[in-house]
Amino acid sequence: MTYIAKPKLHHPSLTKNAVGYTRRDYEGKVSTLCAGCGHDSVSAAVVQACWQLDIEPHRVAKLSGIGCSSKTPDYFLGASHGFNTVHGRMPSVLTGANLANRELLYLGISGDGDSASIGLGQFAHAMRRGVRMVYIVENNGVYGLTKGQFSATADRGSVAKKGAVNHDAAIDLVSLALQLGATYVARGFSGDKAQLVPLIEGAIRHGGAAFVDVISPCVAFNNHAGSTRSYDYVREHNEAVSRVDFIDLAAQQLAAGDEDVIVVPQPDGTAMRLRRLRDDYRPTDRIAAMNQVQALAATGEIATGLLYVDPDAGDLHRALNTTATPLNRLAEAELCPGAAALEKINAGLR
Ligand SMILES: Cc1ncc(C[n+]2csc(CCOP(=O)(O)OP(=O)(O)O)c2C)c(N)n1
Ligand code: SF4
Ligand SMILES: [Mg+2]
Repeated sequence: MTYIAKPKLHHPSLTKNAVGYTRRDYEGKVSTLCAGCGHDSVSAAVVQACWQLDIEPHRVAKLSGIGCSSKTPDYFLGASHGFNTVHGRMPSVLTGANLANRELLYLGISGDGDSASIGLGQFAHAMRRGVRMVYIVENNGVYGLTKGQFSATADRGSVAKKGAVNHDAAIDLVSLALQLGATYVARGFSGDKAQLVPLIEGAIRHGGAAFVDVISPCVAFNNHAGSTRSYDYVREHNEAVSRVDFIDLAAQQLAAGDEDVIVVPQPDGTAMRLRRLRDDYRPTDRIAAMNQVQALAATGEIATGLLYVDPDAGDLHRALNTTATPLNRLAEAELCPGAAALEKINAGLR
């Protein structure tokens, strides 16, 4: 919790987006995280992406669990809906909110402890059900809030600040999300905003379960030599496979003739332009993406960029054929159609 209020006055000449908001309108409270924490850069990237995409703040619901990462929704989108859940339970609360009202943009913010330890089951089921959301894990390899214990994403052999070595195998959330059926899977680095903002923008425009793993160093407990989540280590081992350098209706024409540019149609009718940085990059092939992530990991490199996208992604609402109207706008007669309607449903199940 922070007690430092941000001044509400804006300079009158600040640039406004198409829906009339300045970038400041997408900010939240003053961050209380450690100076230099990667998580603050992720907050800044979310602010930038929402402002650039002309999203009205009141159309966003941000949900999180517990951890330094899960505190960050307090530091962006101060005018949006928010729900800080119990540790590891963000995905089920988000799923319920999404089922009740599909008109909002759901931003799930979590940590590697929150999603890969206590919340692993919740993470898995939200991905496999195709809940339409932007699920961001701010991944630092430790439980930052509780003073730096190894999390389940810490690499085997990684050394803690006080010298202990991690002997357990790491859970790679990107590989898991791919296996579980997520339809947009990306990895970014909080130290590379130019790469991260378009990855978040792509996730926002995506029509299904979008997962963005962000390597986000913890400067207090996991930024030393021997750590595989330090700024220096990630900069040295970052292997970007793609660059999302343009997302626009006109992308199709702009890409013509450039064989390193892959155009992926989006569910909202727009197109995403991806620049291939490796010859073996095939972003719409799930198995190729899984192989590439694993092959790079085996050589000690961290695959970043948009790793996989399904241009025909569906979501939970489509699968369940739910009503398009948010439940709070349905009248009592529609919500409780009576005994005869129930009897008809029961008869159909016999
Ligand atoms: C049920 C429950 N168990 C344990 C805790 C203690 N706890 C708080 S945050 C946290 C881990 C946070 O790690 P992570 O999600 O990686 O966030 P970070 O602080 O690293 O951003 C733990 C174990 C808790 N709050 N609730
Ligand atoms: S303890 Fe680590 S994760 Fe938490 S705010 Fe400080 S640097 Fe960030
Ligand atoms: Mg963590």
